[in-house]
Amino acid sequence: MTQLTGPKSVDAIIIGAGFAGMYALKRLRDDLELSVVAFETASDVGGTWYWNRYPGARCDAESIFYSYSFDPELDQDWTWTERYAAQPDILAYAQRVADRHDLRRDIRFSTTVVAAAWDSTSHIWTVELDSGEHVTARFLIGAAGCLSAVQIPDIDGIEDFAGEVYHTGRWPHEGVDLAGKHVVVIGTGSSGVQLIPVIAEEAASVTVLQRTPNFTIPARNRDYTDEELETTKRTYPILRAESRETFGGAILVPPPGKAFDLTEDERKASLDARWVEGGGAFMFAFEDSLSDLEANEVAADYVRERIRDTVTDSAAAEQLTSMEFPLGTKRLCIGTDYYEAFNRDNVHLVGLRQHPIQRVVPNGVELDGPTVEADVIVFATGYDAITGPLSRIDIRGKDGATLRDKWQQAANAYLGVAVAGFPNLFIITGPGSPSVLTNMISAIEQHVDWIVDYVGQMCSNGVRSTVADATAEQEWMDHVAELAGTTLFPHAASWYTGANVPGKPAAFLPYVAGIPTFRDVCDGVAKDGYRGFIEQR
Ligand code: NA7
Repeated sequence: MTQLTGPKSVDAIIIGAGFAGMYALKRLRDDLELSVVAFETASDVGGTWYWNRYPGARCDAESIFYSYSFDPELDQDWTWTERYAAQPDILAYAQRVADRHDLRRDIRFSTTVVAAAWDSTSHIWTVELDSGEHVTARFLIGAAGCLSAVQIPDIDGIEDFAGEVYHTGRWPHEGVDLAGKHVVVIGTGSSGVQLIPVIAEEAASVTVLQRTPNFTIPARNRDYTDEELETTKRTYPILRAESRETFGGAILVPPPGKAFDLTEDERKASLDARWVEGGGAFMFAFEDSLSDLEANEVAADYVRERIRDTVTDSAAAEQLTSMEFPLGTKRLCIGTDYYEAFNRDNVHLVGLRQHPIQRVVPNGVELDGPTVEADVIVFATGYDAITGPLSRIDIRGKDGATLRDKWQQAANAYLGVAVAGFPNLFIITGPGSPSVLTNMISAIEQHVDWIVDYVGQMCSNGVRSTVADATAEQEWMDHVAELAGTTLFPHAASWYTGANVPGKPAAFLPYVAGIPTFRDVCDGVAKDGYRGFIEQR
């Protein structure tokens, strides 16, 4: 792997070399011809797909769309074999992109940005690395991802555990031998749902400690047929153009209408069809699944019925269907044989609401009630989402105020891209952007393209620095909240709202109106001379 000792001063520093950082590097370096360096904690590119190597890890967006659109030649060269690509395939794709565009020469791997400070006199960021080195740049690009700051709950006694402890988002590269072992899994979000059925094949036992059941829709993952692959490649330019105009950056069959504009038979037919089709498009069974509670409840009850059809143990079925939030308002899980796993003799489900965790003991997890013996504890407990990755870095803007402190009050950003008080800091898919509600790579491309246009104009027009105006930022976040209020999303305490992180301010952070609307807003801001930004020459 290339290890730069590196220049001490560049035009732009990028934090992170996942899909966002890689594309930002390519465009800033190759199109604007800026000097750029990216710092990346991992030893290679790929971000989320570098870290999430747990058994069963795969994307929940369809692979033909979950890829960059900027490289049409690669669309022809690369073949996605499965409908939902597995982690090794997506990582290999990211590595191929890095090779094709010679990105690694400007990425410093195994290097973590620990601090960054803005100097208002020189209009320069100084970035401090974990090596103790300092590098300066005019622009700082936050590309640290939305789901990279792992969240491990603070449970008494964890340091006394005699076995092995893992988090899904930091899975060892060499893999983990679970054969014959007793495994406790804490967490039943997307990661737990993907992991549990796969490790159940190998482990002596898997005890799932479930605090809140989530809704899991079957992925119906399969290999693409030769004909599908041929058609996809032949029509890729059209697919890319059309997906650009869709809400989430992927083409989906539109819903047949609002739930109660359909007859009962039509409602059932739509739900049946989506269930058979599998995947996140289940939310499109009705136009108003995410805006009308009664419509949502029809779809939610349908899923509960399918769970009861599948899980033979009625007590387990009861535990798995006791969701207390509308369908899809916590991120929908897309699984393979998840509910079926609970029919295995070696998989046990324990409800933490009935039996809260007391402490970890050397041989397992002591609950209020039983003690579950374990050789291995797997935390599938998620992330400090969206703001966590940059909040964990000591980023100081004007007047020395930290981003962490600012976001501890309110996780605000203007258009998800800029933060009042932090000049020349551009964030890719920050709070108030469509990000995690859409195909991330489409959201990333939109954001990076917009940022690169702005940086290019600043360079051409002699603008030394730009910063989001605090009023514009607040108005944007008010708008984001108002739009979220027209949906059912705020009904759930989820990582979308920060509810999974103790002390995090509660707010629904993603922008719910989709990428094309968001692009129009961003382009309108640019057209108005970057309305809402304060520039200095
Ligand atoms: P998620 O979706 O945040 O799920 C985390 C799970 O861990 C969820 O079931 C939580 O239960 C559970 N959890 C978290 N803290 C605890 C404690 N202290 N005790 C018991 N259970 C706990 O993370 P994932 O990694 O699965 O998925 C993240 C995203 O990655 C996913 O949405 C996709 O976009 C990809 P809770 O619901 O909070 O009761």
